[in-house]
Amino acid sequence: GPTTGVVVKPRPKTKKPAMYKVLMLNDDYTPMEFVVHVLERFFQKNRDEATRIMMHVHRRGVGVCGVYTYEVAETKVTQVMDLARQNQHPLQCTIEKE
Ligand code: NFA
Repeated sequence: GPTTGVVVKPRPKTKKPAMYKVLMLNDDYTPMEFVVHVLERFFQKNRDEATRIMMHVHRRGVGVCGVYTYEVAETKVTQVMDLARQNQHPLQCTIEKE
């Protein structure tokens, strides 16, 4: 008949954003209580979970604070490093693609 149309192939349209781990590194100087505070304030961890992550980093050298989209992960790293610097602690965070 007269009807024409563009043939489209049904395809799953949405794709998940790339996700990034925020990693925290151990050092010899940052107080344990400051690290716990950072995990509560910026990563929404309760006291027990924050303490567990802090002790993991302390013993193993590195640990995951959380997993976020790139922009959120970058913002967390900046916030942590700014607060650490303000308090003269050498605490370091970094990002790793999942
Ligand atoms: N290792 C630090 C200390 O003994 C504590 C710490 C834990 C630092 C996790 C950085 C990350 N005071």
